[in-house]
Amino acid sequence: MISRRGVLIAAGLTVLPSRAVAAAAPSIVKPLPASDFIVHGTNAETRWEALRDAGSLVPVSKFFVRNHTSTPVLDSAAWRLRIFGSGVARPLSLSLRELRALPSCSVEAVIECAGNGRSFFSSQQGQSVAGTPWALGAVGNARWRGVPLPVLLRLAGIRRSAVDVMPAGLDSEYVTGGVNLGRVRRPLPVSKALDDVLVAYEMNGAELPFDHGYPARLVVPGWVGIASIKWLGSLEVSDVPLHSPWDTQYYRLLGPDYPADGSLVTTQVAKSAFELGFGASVPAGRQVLTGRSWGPGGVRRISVSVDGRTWRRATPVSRGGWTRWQIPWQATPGSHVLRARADDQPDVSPYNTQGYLFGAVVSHPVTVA
Ligand SMILES: Nc1nc2c(c(=O)[nH]1)N[C@H]1C(S)=C(S)[C@@H](COP(=O)(O)O)O[C@H]1N2
Ligand SMILES: [Mo]
Repeated sequence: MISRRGVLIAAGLTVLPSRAVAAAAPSIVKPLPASDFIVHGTNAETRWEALRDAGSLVPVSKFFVRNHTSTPVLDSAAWRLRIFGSGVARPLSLSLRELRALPSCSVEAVIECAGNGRSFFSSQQGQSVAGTPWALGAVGNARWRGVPLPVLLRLAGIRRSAVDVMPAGLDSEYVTGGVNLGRVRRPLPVSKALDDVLVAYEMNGAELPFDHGYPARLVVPGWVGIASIKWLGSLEVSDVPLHSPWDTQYYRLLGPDYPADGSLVTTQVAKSAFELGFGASVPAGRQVLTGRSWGPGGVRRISVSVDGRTWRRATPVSRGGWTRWQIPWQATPGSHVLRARADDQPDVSPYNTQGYLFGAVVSHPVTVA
């Protein structure tokens, strides 16, 4: 591992935060200008107003970062991906060069934290939940290139008896409340691992950036972000079920409406967002409201309400990992609440103590002056 400071200097970046960098997030390597990000501890969420002029793919410079600890700057020459366990006949250890020589494909896919929208449990539903108080910016869409995981698992001779794959990251072990939970890792059922999962080494046509998993990460389309393990170092394939704190303690729906040991969080729920800041000021007159909606398997119908009573269809602008849309609005001076709904997004999200999967329609306040 080379030092973070060394990398910043090598990249010609100043080590002292410039004035445009709002809050220090020493866990993240890339710059976090206040115009594009809201920093929450070791994490940074994208401001939706910063996506207004972005295309369907979120540029790396604006892509949210969720780090349990901090971005490791890994040496690709020393890096190996190990595939081992009772579920494979031919354990493997691949260098980056060997990985890149395998058949690859590219997919456009959203990565979204299970806790995206968590802050609305309290601000909109009056419920208190634990975890990073994300607004709606813990999501991004990118084009990922890499080796399909089924290709790697077959190369390692996956057995018919295999049930789980445990990807583990090479970032530091995660210590919380004085307990060391070990490397960030989370079991993935073989059924999903053999479906549409990618071991990605490129993001938006360039090498994977340090903060997003360099030199390789999983991309698990449609599933909560924790499935897409960054800085991938190993894949244990097992013929008995595997567990980690990330499937037994975190990423479970817990609370009065769930079984005592909770229910496992796997796929995401649909969401919609306007490309506007919360409480943004909008000029009076004819405006075009823009936004994006997404969900596992895509979204079909997007409706917008500007008066809390009536709904109009928005016009799709582009499809892909998510759907961009627009709708005209005759904005009159005063306070307004905008709402966008994709398909069957509910008005209320089921409560769970850790605030996962907030999928309700969000009330977005704006002021027209
Ligand atoms: N090794 C490792 N992988 C990880 C994480 C992490 O902290 N360490 N965070 C996970 C979580 S919770 C999310 S939401 C996504 C975020 O991906 P991004 O930072 O590239 O946006 O990475 C996942 N993969
Ligand atoms: Mo996450």
